[in-house]
Amino acid sequence: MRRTWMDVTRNGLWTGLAAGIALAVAACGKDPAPAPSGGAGAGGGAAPASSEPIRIGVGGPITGPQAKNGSDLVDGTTMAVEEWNAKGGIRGRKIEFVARDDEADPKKAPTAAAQLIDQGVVGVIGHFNSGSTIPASKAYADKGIVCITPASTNEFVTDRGLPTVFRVCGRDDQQAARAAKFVAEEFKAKKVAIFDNRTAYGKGLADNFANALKGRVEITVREGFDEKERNFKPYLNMIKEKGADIWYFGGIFEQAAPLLIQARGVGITAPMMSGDGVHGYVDDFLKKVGEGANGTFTTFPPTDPAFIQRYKARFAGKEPGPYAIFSYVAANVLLHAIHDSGSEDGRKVAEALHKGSWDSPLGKIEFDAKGDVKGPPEGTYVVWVVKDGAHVVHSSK
Ligand code: ABU
Repeated sequence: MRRTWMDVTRNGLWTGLAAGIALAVAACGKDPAPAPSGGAGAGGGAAPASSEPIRIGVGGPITGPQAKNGSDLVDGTTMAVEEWNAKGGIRGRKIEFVARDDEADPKKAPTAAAQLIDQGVVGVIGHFNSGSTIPASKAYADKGIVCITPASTNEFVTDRGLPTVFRVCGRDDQQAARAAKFVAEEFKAKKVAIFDNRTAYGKGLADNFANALKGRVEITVREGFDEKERNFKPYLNMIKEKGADIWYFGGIFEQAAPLLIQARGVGITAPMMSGDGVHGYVDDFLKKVGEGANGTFTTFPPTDPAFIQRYKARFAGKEPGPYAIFSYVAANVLLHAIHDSGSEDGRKVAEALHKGSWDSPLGKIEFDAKGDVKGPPEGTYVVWVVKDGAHVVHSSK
């Protein structure tokens, strides 16, 4: 029987089942599905032969204003796990996953991580927000559990040299360099205003962008505001007073929407530019802002139309968020490494990840010593622009 995966419970955790997946229950600390035996995920050596499912985890914002991001993690992982189970699983064992909600809150991420560790997961797909992934991945690393983030772009995630931490997305120093090159050399801006949401991601991205512009373009405004701020008039007035040919926001779509609406409302016609946290969100950014979103620039890798069709076929026509494909790829490489290592010991799985090479809808996935995907210095980022209410590639240079 096919049931939908989403069933949000009152305490913010969720349960569900997808076809072919035994999805562990996460409610009130009770877990009717026993953790796999044999030290799986605890770095305790190879598990004895078992017919129990191999369990992986998903950590991210399952509820709250960034729940769309959490659904990318869950849906991408669901697709990968279903495919592996349809082929018989790994070593004759089915794959299951359990998800925990960090609500995009760095203070809640360690609790979500502790719950996944208690569940005996071999590896985790997550978290989404850099501010959550940084503490959670340290907790996983301390237990020898693999963590592959599909979306956390802050450099510190992998720059710490933790051997069990990986990401399949790019880095903020890469996308900021790409954005700065565009602004200075193609857009030929003379003046830029830069804002951020004071998170690890938003501030880090904006700082990288400002550094990459030094000596090239005048920065007229450099300000931050809380990610819960919704009155942007004081900041927008700075753009009007000091001038900007283009203005940059390091932050997330759900705050970028009211920011841009208010900017148009006070008569700012200069385009906004942002990063991956704003790119690709249809309902809560493009549709919400409407015509005012046209001309907005973002940095994001090119997409794979074939994956979008597969996703829509699986989820009844639902549009994927931008990180569904990255979550699918992250889950796949984790499962490949569990397969190739012959082990459910996270440290051995991490070694297989460092050695492996896999084709994916994002291209070849090979990890460098830090756990970043090998590739060109500016990653695979290109510049997109919103045209007629949709993101289209503007510049691949
Ligand atoms: N990379 C965009 C949003 C996730 C994060 O890095 O916080």
